[in-house]
Amino acid sequence: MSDVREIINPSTEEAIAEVKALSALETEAAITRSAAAFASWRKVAPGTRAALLRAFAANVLSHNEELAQLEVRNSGHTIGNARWEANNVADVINYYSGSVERLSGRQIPVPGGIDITFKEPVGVVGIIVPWNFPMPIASWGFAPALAAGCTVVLKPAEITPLTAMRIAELAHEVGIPQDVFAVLTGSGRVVGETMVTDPRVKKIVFTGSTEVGVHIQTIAAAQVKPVTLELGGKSANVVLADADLDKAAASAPYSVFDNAGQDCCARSRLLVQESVYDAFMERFEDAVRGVRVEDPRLDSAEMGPLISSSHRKSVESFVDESMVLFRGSCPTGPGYWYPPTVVEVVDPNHRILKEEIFGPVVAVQTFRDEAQAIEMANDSDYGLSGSIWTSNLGRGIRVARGIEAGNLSVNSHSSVRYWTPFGGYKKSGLGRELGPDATDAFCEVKNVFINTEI
Ligand code: TAP
Repeated sequence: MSDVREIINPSTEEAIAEVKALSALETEAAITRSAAAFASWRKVAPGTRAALLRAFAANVLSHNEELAQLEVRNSGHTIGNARWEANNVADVINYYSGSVERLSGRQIPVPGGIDITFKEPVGVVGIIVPWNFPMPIASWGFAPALAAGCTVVLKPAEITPLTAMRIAELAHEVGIPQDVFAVLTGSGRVVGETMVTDPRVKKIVFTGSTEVGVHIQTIAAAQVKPVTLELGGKSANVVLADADLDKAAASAPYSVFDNAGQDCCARSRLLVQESVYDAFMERFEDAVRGVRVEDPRLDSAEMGPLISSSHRKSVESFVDESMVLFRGSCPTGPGYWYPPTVVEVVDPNHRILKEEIFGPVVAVQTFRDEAQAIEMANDSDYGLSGSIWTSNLGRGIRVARGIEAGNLSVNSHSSVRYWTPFGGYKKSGLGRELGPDATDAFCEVKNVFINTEI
């Protein structure tokens, strides 16, 4: 029996749709169909599979505006960001369509014969996605999985399923069979956990909180099921004294307030070298006050609302425990609005410096020198992202090499590109998505020896 879930627009608090919440039995039935579809999808000639993926990418591209508008309504993303996200999905599918014909094994010299390796698709892949970037994160999993010859069951977050559902329709329209790429709507506890538990799902790609990631890894471990985990972050934005302070301050809001701070890569700790603290903060305050928080349908909007009322309460609870230095403005409501907020915390062990806030809040600290900056940046259980601002490129690389994180940028707030690998150190995750090798995560390697002496 299916239940239904009401979908809320976080900018208006209005219900915009009702979506089925599948039961465990319905999830299992979808996995049965996916396993059956795998038998034929894996045999589709590489050229045909690549062509299907290219047609899928083109269909997504030609529906960019529709998908973007849908995301604005379902997730409160600004229209500018949502257009970029829909575009990213098309780019990612296109990129991995190119790897279908390049999936190849090796011939390795051995005595007495020939040794050949084959890359074989693992089978049904379960992809579990959070609510913060419903479109791109789904595609980072499903595009390389489909390219490798796997079938996919995709579970979007229960509160933001609309774009994933539409993207699956766009795949089916161009001839990718429904059971090769199926979106299963419903809760993590029922649909997600059934996907992780079912032995016919051969691989799980999970993006979400570290807490749920650990739970999933524990279940998967009992079956020796491989998992890719993209988890939380508590990244640092390090401003060294020799940085171009104008550029560093102008960029800093985007490194933490983008998507209202609901970004695993958010640089929610701002570390500023003591000697330039006043000069930097003056510029940073101007930049923060200038962030346009408004109706996300407007082209001028730079930040929209938070995803839900309960999430806003959680963000507020962090700020209530700290000292606000300054903040921007935001609409009063309806909608789950929260202003860009800059806080100071004296206690280095305060939870605001340790836990992921996932909102538009940044905590500022100072450091003496390069060594202390690295030490402070690493004072976290997480290790996903971060930025370094300096005019000395050698120093920038040195500090980046010192920070225990998977994705860093020097003199930029952006470090995620679909053709470069992405993932975390420490409790930020396991494995890598994106980049040229992502299809390997969806393949077993088979080694065959042929005796030529017989
Ligand atoms: P979670 O609460 O962990 O949920 C993520 C997904 O897992 C949702 O689809 C959720 O379903 C599902 N889920 C929940 N419990 C489950 C279970 N027992 N078994 C299987 N699936 C289950 O995270 P969230 O609040 O949606 O997203 C925010 C978190 O994601 C943050 O920590 C953020 O840093 C992280 N994140 C990481 C990255 C990368 S790439 N590292 C990117 C984006 C976000 P329902 O919620 O629908 O019930």
